[in-house]
Formats: sequence, C-alpha cells, structure tokens
Amino acid sequence: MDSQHCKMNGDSFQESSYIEDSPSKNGVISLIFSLKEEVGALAKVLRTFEEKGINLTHIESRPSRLNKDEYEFFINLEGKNVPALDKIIKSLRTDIGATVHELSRTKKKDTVPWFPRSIQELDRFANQILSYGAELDADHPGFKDPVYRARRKEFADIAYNYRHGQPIPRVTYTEEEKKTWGTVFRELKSLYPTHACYEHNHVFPLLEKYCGYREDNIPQLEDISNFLQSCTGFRLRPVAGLLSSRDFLAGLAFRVFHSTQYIRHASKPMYTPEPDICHELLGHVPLFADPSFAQFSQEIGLASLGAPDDFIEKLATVYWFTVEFGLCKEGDSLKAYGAGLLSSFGELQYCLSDKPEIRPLVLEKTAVQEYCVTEFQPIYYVAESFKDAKEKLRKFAQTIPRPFSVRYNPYTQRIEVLDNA
Ligand code: HBI
Ligand code: NLE
Ligand code: FE
Repeated sequence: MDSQHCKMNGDSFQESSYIEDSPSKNGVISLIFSLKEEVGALAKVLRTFEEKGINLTHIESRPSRLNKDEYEFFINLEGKNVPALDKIIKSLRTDIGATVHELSRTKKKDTVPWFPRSIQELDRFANQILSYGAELDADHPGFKDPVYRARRKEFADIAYNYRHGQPIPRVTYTEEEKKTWGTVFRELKSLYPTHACYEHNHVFPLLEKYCGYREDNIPQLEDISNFLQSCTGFRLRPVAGLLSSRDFLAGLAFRVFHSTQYIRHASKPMYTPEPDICHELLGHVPLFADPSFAQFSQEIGLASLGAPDDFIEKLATVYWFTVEFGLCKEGDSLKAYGAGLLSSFGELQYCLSDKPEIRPLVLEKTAVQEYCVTEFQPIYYVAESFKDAKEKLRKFAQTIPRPFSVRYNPYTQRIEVLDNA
C-alpha cells in the first residue's frame, strides 16, 4: 500500500489553503525554519523545494538566538503550489526535524475559513489544484508517456483559463482517446442493468438521446452541463485536476460540479485512481440528474462552507463512501450508486461480489473510516435511500461547530449567511 495516497484519520494536509485576504493565494509566502548546523543541512531542504517545483525568491540566514547549534533561515517563495508546500512543511518537520514557522500563512485562531459567497467566486479555485498534467506522479501509467503528458497540459490550460458563465470549450478527442472511451463505455454499459442503481439506469438512456453518449463518441462537457441544468440545476465546470476537499465540496453548495476533461491512460482502462472524463460522465453525471441525489450532494457542500479543517476531513470521507463509493438497497439486493464504482468495470464487478465487507451507513462511524484512494475498497457502506442519506447528513451537519448557518439562494446564486450568535 502506498501511504502517500492513503488518507488516515487526522491527516489534513490538503485542507489549509484558505486564509482570507492572505497574499498566499497567488502571492508571496514567507517561512522561517531552523536547522541544526551541519554540512549539507540547508542543501537538503532546498532540494525538497526544487523537487516540488517551488520557486524561492529570497533567502536570509542568521544564527538562532534560542539554540546555539542552530541556524535560522528566512525564505520567501511564490505561493502558486500551496498543496505541495504543505507536504514540504510536513516533511521538513518529520524527516529533517526542522522547526518551521509560517509567517504570512499563519492562521488566526478562531477565524472562519474563507468560503465563496457567490458562484463567480469559484473562479478562485482554478489555480489551486493538487496535481495535474506535467506533474503526474511517478507511479501513474502516463508518467513516462510524453505524448500523454503534453495532452494533459492542453486540458489543464482549458481549465485554468475558464471563467464562470463561459461555455465550456469543446474538445476534439484523438482516435486513441476515443478507443479508450469506447472500451470503458462498452464494458460498463453491459454491467449497468444488473449492477447500477435504479436512478442511474433511468437517466442513462436520456444521456444517450440528448448528450451524445455513444461507444464511438466522447460527449462534450458543455452539452452535459446544459442537460443537467435543465434536470436539477447542477452544472459542470472544467478543472485541471484534483482540488482540495474544501474547494471541491464548496462547489457542490452552488450545484457546481468540477469535472475533469482528459481521459485515463490507454494502458489501464478498467481502473484508474484519478478522476477522468469516463469517471465524471459515466459515474457522476447520471446521478446529478436525479433531484434527490442532487439535493443530497448540495447538502454536503453547504455543510462544508466555513467548517473547520477536521470537519472538512469528515465530510470528505462521507462524500467518499456515498457519492464516490456508495451502495444502496433495492428491495433485497444491493446496487451501486457511487461514481467511482460506476466508472470502473473492475471495481463495479468486485463491489457486488462476496469479497468486500458491507456495512450500514452510520455517519458518525463512516465519517472517520480510513480509506485508500489507489485500490479497490475493502469496505462499502449501504444507504437505505438518498432521502435517508440526506436526513442523516442534515443531522450530522448540525454537529459542525459553526457560529452561523448558510443557505443557497438560487435566484441570486449566492450563499446567504444567517448569524446564529
Ligand atoms: N477534485 N477535481 C476533483 N475531483 C474530485 O472528484 C475530487 C476532488 N477533490 C477532492 C475529492 N474529489 C474528494 O475525494 C473529497 O475529498 C471531497
Ligand atoms: N476508480 C475510478 C475509475 O477507474 O473510474 C475512478 C475513481 C475516482 C475517485
Ligand atoms: Fe468522483
């Protein structure tokens, strides 16, 4: 198991990208760290920044006044890749034993994390992705494929340049990409009648009729976004890669789903740990056309706004075991409604076999379940119905320590904040 990809309880490295009006969003971040004086100590630290592609713009050193055998370093860096920085700080602390103070990033205690109030403000998330295109992880099947990497960069650029309200640019997919889609589409379509939930099977023919869902055609995000808006008001916006949980969940509060547009590497059609266009269109989209599911998804988003980091972690885990990997009851049988299942013909077969463990959805427990994002899930949680899941979520959301409540006004497309104090 690759621990880098496994989210353990309390591990919230993704969640610290919000400080209101902080220059850290795109500007300069300042750090002070102290190191034991020894040969190569600073070089080791600098190498970590280099590896993560972080540009240092200023560095100063001075002997530490507190510890005689230590040196302090003050650095400025360009704050474009904040998630990578979080990993670096963690590694400086644990691997190198450095003391690190974040100056411009330091959070004020008891302040509410920033969250978008209007749908336009989702534009702020575009350049805050955790990994994408040119930075593919070394164990990704596309890592050594320069053509795939260049293609991923083209998709990333579409997402970076996208602004709310614009039509989503149409993409001409290559023959190889269409072939990968065709394989995934054909295999999954043969499983859906027996493995997918009622709602998914209900919507799928409509997507074939109105949105160009076919084995020989990769549908366009713009057409699907328009279709979803007419069903439930959900819309898509293109995203370059993984967003932090906080950013991603905030989109759902506005009924906005951040969708990737690239496709998985041709060498592994049956399972990929990353979201890709197959996952979004075959897994997520059909369910966002269902009113009850759409409402459940929006409620997770609303619960996340301004919530503290540990609560975001819990909501992301609930999202994982429902929207991504949920099973539901249909009479005496179990069906899949989670998008990660409905987009992987490997895991869709596995999840209804006798191999995994099945548990009832109990949010207090589900929310703290550890999980791994790079392999088939050993445990699935079963929802009674979307309505039941939504009611459980509402109760759970009431336990968020938040001095205000929120509701979405669909006429103004703004979040209204109701002061409870
Ligand atoms: N970002 N682009 C994107 N797509 C997702 O499906 C996604 C994400 N960030 C986090 C995430 N999913 C979930 O695993 C939860 O953390 C919300
Ligand atoms: N494993 C899924 C698939 O292969 O489609 C993607 C999951 C994304 C969370
Ligand atoms: Fe997903």
